[in-house]
Amino acid sequence: MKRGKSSMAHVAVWVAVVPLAAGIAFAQPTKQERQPVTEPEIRYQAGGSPLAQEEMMVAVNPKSPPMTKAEFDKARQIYFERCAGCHGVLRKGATGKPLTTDKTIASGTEYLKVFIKYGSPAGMPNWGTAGELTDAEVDLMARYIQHEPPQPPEWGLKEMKASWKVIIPPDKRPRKKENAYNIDNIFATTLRDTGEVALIDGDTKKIINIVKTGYAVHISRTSGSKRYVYTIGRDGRLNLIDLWMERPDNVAEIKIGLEARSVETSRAKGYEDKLAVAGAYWPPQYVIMKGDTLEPLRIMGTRGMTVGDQEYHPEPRVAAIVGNHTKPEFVVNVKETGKVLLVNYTDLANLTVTEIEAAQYLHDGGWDSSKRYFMVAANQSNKIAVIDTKQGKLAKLVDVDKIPHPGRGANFVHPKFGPVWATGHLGSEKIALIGTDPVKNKAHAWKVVQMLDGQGGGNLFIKTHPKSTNLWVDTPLNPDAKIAQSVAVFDIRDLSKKPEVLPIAEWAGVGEGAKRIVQPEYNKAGDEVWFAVWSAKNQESALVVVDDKTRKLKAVIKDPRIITPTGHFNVYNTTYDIY
Ligand code: DHE
Repeated sequence: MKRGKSSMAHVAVWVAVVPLAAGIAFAQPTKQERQPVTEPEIRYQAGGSPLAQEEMMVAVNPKSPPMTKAEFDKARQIYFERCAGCHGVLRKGATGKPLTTDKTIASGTEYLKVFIKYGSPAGMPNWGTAGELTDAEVDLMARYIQHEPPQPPEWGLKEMKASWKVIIPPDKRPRKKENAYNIDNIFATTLRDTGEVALIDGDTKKIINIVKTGYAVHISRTSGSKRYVYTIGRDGRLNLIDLWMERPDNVAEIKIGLEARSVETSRAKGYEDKLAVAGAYWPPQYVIMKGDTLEPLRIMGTRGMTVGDQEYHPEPRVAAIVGNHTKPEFVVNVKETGKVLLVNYTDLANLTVTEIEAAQYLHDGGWDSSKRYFMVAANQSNKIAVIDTKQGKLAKLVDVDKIPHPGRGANFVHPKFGPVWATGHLGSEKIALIGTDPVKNKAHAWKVVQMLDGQGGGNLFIKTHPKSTNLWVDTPLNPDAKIAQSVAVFDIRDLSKKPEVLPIAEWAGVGEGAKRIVQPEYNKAGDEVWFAVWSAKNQESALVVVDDKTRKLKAVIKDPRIITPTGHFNVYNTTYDIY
């Protein structure tokens, strides 16, 4: 036994596991009121967790219904594939309700089976009647969640160092740029299901290289000098790509945890390329690394008390991280505790962290146009938290609509209300415009000054550019294929006009598939917008480039290697947070 919890009722054992899975929600009152989960949200959270493959510690509770080891392993696989995204690894709840054994054992197998089979109005999917789980599997899951949740292992400095590879050390790398690419206009496109990133020359629209990265690769960010791209996979693997090489490629990699979503770099003057930071979902921690090698320097755990109830949470996942441009500081957003951490990185041995209470559950966000205020979605609270990074405190919690999901949001000058930052919503068609100028437009600051009507819910990303008069809104998770396969574009000079809807998937001319249109991203000049046309792994996908002025098709990028593209990150816009 490597490690154990033990009490009268719990005996801890380690099991070598094969993958497992599951998920549930039931109608018991919980301390924290939750809103019903929408279909787009369920689909968004339902991605499998790489933790299913990990060996885990299991505590035995004598009150739990009997299960064989084979049943337990199968249920565990199902849980991590289907349920962990909403209910959490340790089942303390997030989008879904808590499934801790104090609640599940009291409910009992028959009661739980009904929820798992038929779902609930609060948003629990009807796993049984939808044909996703058989009656036997429903019964299995109802029993499984009455057992103590198995706990995946920790991942500390020893494990990180063992996974760390410097493929090309800094002194063997180019001393100056060795290629003719216009680095400012390179796009790093996530190829989700192949675990790769496509580096695409934004000028010629040709693929520069396809670089191997982590499992179910998620996002990329760039270094302050624009030389390096950092790409994080859901399995916690972080890759460092050098854009100065004749053929840009990996120069270092590390695994910063067992499951992760975010990465960022030091952006303050004098700190360009110096540090990288990555946030893990499991173990709940963030890691500060040397920017040019990924050597892990400091690991910080996020376990602690939640906002509001101030209850201990054992797995507060690290969501978005942004680098402050004017101060040596990372802004780290912790999902379950609802706290924003301002991490001053000038002295890693004596780290100063300002902990700001915001709201649950923090997810994604971006800077306002002045880059003083960080706007982050507390998605289960239907709020945007405005963090004043100059003063190091919460400026305001702004009520918006159901499940805000800004990506990084969009900044523009509203004809009537002055500078605004915009977010769309997963749970509704609304686009909220929030005033961001407390000096010249004080009356409108930190208020929703206008709500626009987009095509529908299921929005993930929204974008504009300082040189553009367009506001682009995707809806990839809308259940209506027509809406998921098109984008809405608003004219920011006249927001009373209905948006124009562009059939991006149709323009791509690809075959059968979901063809979900994801994440508008501008080129450096701000005159083109790129979209991913995202279909399954065995189907054709593409990237579509639209002329921002005419809103007409400019190019379709197709290649057999462009498999499951999702996000794309323009080097210049990502480095300077232009959106
Ligand atoms: Fe993401 C950003 C987490 C599903 C594409 N996603 C983020 C961020 C977080 C996050 C915390 C902010 C990172 C930052 O700024 O530092 N994403 C999650 C999840 O937990 C979730 C809901 C479920 C999961 O199991 O991963 C999830 N994300 C998705 C997708 O299904 C998307 C559409 C496709 C994919 O790659 O899986 C997706 N997420 C993105 C993209 C960004 C992102 C493109 C960056 C947006 C930006 O403009 O910076």
